[in-house]
Amino acid sequence: MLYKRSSELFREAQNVIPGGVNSPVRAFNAVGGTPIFAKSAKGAYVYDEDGNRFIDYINSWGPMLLGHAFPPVVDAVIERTKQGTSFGMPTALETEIAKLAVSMVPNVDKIRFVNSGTEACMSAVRLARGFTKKDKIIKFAGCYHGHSDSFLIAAGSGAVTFGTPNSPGVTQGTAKDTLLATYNDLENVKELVGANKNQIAAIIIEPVAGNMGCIPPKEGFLEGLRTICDANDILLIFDEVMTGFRLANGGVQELKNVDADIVCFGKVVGGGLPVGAFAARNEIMSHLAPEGPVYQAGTLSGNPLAMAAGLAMLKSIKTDKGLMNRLDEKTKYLHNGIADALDRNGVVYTINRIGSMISVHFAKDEVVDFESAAKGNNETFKKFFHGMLEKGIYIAPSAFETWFVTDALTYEDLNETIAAVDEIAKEL
Ligand code: KE4
Repeated sequence: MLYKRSSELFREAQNVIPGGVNSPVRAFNAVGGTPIFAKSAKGAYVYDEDGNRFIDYINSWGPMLLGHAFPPVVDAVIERTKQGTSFGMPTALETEIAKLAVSMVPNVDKIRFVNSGTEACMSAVRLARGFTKKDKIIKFAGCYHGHSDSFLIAAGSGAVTFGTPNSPGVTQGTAKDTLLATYNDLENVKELVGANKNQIAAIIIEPVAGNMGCIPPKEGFLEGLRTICDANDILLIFDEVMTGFRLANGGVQELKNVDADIVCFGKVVGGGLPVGAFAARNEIMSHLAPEGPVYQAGTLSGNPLAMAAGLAMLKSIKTDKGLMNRLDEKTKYLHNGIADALDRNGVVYTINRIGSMISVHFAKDEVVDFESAAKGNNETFKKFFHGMLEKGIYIAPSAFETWFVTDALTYEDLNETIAAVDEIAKEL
């Protein structure tokens, strides 16, 4: 693969954008080499500035559940643009997508749209603190809820691969109110709650973790959190920025039949445009301005183009009754194919998968939390990543991320991916 043009663009970008990127994980620092500059994308494929085609398993880090340039989304955005791009006034379109989203997600009466997953999670925590009148939160090592100060404590995703899980600039005053728990470890959560009686406003969790690789909850873990929250007047916040509308129409609440108090969304809900959202029952959402005293705002929140894209996505997801099953089947096929290829070549690995989320870890023990995820062989991962890239397969440039399967992938694409793994495995 040639990356001449990407290399030139990267050099130029670094003169005017920190690190040459507008989000650190894109910089390839975790795997080395030059980041690929995208030129266009369609369906399951992304095309770079050098004319290379890649089968895409990043899909803008989750939004492209139905493939790039999904026609209903493209058409909706083009039509909406002709009517003006932003008003700073309420529109009927926002009510339409809000009603559709609320009809798809369990246990919520109202939803507030914002511009990113970070904003959604940040606002959800503020709302929980305002509602409970308590200050502390519990998050889990390796979970990533965006780059708001309260979350950059042992954060996953780019924060861990940049060695800044506790970012400079986050004050001790902020950090003291974020308690850190171990994913899939209920006893640890119970200890933290016991040691901070009547001080904890919320437990925020990725109900299926996707920012330390893909880590599903152990049997009973989410149910146990629900019980702890009910017994201690703590709100349970499901950060479904990654899982929402991807693992089921109703997300993990539906998939695992566990009720959250506040649910955060991003990615899929915007169809690739900047949209985040958070939702809850009336009792909680009535505390949010202008209905209640908890302030939250945004110039471009509910932007008509973003709402048009999101509405087209949610309509397509809701009406396609076979979608989630097709995604499950394709991801299972990919899992089995990759496992066979790695087994044939004697590679030590473990694969985590749930729905259309999958991650390959070069570790011998199962990956159930950040500590076990961190035991993966990163040198092997780097070779694997670049080998796949050379063969036209674009996976996440970090072992602490998840692959996202989209409905646009054909079984030919999956077979091409598996064949690439088989070739590369010989060199690992
Ligand atoms: P954004 O602010 O990046 O839209 O969303 C933050 C966020 C919140 N919660 C979860 C579960 C998330 O996965 C994310 C963002 N995910 C990363 C990928 N692991 C975004 C990629 C990036 O940082 O560029």
